[in-house]
Amino acid sequence: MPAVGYEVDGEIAVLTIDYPPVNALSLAVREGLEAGLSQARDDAAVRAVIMVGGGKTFIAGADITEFGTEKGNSGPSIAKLEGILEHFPKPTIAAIHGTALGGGLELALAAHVRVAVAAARVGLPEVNLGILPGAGGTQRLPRLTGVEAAVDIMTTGRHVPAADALALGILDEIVAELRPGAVAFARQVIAEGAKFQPVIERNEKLRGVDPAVFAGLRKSVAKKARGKIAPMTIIDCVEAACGMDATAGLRFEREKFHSLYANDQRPALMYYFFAEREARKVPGLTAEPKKIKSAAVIGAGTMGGGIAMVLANAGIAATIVDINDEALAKGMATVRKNYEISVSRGSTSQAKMDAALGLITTATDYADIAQCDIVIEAVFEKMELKRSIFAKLDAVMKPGAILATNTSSLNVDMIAAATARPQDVIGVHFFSPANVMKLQENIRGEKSSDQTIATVMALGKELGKNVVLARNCDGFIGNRMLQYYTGEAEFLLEQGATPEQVDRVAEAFGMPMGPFTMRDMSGMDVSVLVREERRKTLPPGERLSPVLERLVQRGRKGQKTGKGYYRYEGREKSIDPETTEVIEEVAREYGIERRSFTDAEIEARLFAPLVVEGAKELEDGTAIRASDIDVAWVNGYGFPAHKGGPMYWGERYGLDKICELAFEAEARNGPRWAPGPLLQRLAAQGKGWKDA
Ligand code: 3H9
Repeated sequence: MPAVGYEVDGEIAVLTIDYPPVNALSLAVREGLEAGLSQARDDAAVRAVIMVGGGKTFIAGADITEFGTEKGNSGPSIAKLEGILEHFPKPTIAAIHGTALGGGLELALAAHVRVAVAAARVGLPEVNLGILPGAGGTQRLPRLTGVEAAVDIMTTGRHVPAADALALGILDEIVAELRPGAVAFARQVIAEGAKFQPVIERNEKLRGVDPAVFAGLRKSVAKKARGKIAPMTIIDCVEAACGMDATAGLRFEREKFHSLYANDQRPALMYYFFAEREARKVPGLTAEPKKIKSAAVIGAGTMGGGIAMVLANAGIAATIVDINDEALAKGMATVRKNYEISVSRGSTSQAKMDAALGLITTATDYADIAQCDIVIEAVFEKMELKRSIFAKLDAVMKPGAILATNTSSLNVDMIAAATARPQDVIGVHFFSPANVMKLQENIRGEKSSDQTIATVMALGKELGKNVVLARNCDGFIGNRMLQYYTGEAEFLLEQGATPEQVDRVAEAFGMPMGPFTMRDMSGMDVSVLVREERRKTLPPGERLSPVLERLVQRGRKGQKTGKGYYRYEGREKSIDPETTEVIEEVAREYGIERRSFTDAEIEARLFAPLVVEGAKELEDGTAIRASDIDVAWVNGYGFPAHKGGPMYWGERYGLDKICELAFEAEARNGPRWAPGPLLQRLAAQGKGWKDA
């Protein structure tokens, strides 16, 4: 089967790209397209050319696996194909279904016309790989959409639905059926003898753009970019499109593409792209997932409501169960409000909101959910409460239903033991707010069956989540590591760093928020409760810094009380002498000598403990792969993807240095901070995670 099929339908040549899984522009595809276009040009009977994707999609972009390889650098480049398309003597039509992404959309932008089916989506997501659309995308897209929409599309990498792409001028027509629609369109073009101006020559939308627009865009994009450089470089390219002629603009884009390609963020983001896909795969798991058509959620609180929204958004009917109508009404009001906010922000439509709300029902009686394919319990983190719910579910749910618990820390096996069907029980940890956060950490119990695991892994993908699979243990993959990050941040305060310095370093590293600002936001009293439990299991000779508790005792519970680590006037925070006083008091009490820290020292001390604990998770099988840990931390805790995740970062930082830092931490903080045997071995042998 050739990568690009060639057939003639009346006067129309149809080039079908058939290169699973996603028709990426691999060498074979680029060669096939060049040959097909050449044949169509030479065939006097052909009067128009259609490019269409075989299988489930158009073209997902350049073949990422060919980047930097001999294959990637051989044969016709995407830019060469674009030149051929753009100046083709007969009309060229891109017929899009599935997704046209990256180089796929760039190629389509060089065709004379673009048609798509209504369900198609287009986008230039190169930014997520640390690069920019390097085959003319930064120069052609703004010529169709104008500057602001182009910058939005390219700096977010979002997939634009066909209807919006039509309104923005990216598409020329929506067709009911792909190939017949494209053929009919081509016939019309031939009949009308229509002439097309190549997109690259259309300058109307680029003329007279106020330079202040770019200053505004840089400001707003920089805030969201959190240290990623590609988004800012994309703006430079769009500005170049406005200020240069097409040839110079394309050359400028090419240079910038190469400079991004050479930057460290690119390999980190590409590693991360494949890490997300790898995390879905469980070695040795061959069981077929069950199809989930209906779900129940126990608990109408913030988490339960959020999970119901996630299910409904994916078209799965969800029944929320709570003890009385009042709790349900309150929960549904929050769900409705969340949707309304999304509609007002334009992130969803009224029609989608109505459809989703239509899928969410409520019940107070467990009998009403007995036939659901899955039930996700999302009540408070109290073991006895969860166990009593699981005993009730065991009594009513149909045989084979999946019984999932949304827990962030409790022992899944103990919950499963409350039922007579532990094989159907599994942990499904969503992050708050569930309808926003992308991570779904699934926790396999000792007795969870392969089919139960396969089902929740597949469900996560259907829900649009990034999934990882963890083994049952305290804190699972993510929270188990988190305590060392926050713990070391607190010790740093005792030793002389300030909350402001630690937060600034964490944010400069790329975290969305420093650890102390985060605590102030989420409520310090909540952290105190969690730590009360943790204190009970600390090994002898280990302590937790008491600064948190002392601040809470003084009524400083975080933003909600106007003071926590910081003092707040509205949302403005400032350093508070009372916090410094408490920190100094604790340091005196424990005889800790205070000193100043460099930012580099703080960065190493904050992030190294994540790597140390991550290595222990690999060692005891909590995580399957180092890259799964990275997926969990990027999606659940905001670790910057452009640093690859903590494990990727740690390997580049140097496992030997991480190991040294861990020994120092052990001496300072106690035995739990010591490097495990695996980390010590890899560090001594100069090896990396792949050798784990
Ligand atoms: C680019 O175009 C640069 C240009 O500007 C030109 C510069 C000169 N290449 O995600 P899935 C694999 S950069 C190679 O599970 P889905 C993927 O690894 C590119 N392989 O499916 C997986 O392999 P496996 C810009 C690719 O249905 C399999 O396909 N484009 C590529 O959930 C299935 O993928 C992008 O960034 C690729 N380009 O989602 C788009 N894409 O089965 C990236 C995918 O072995 N791709 N694979 O694990 C996506 O966003 C999603 O894959 C897509 C399908 C939405 C297409």
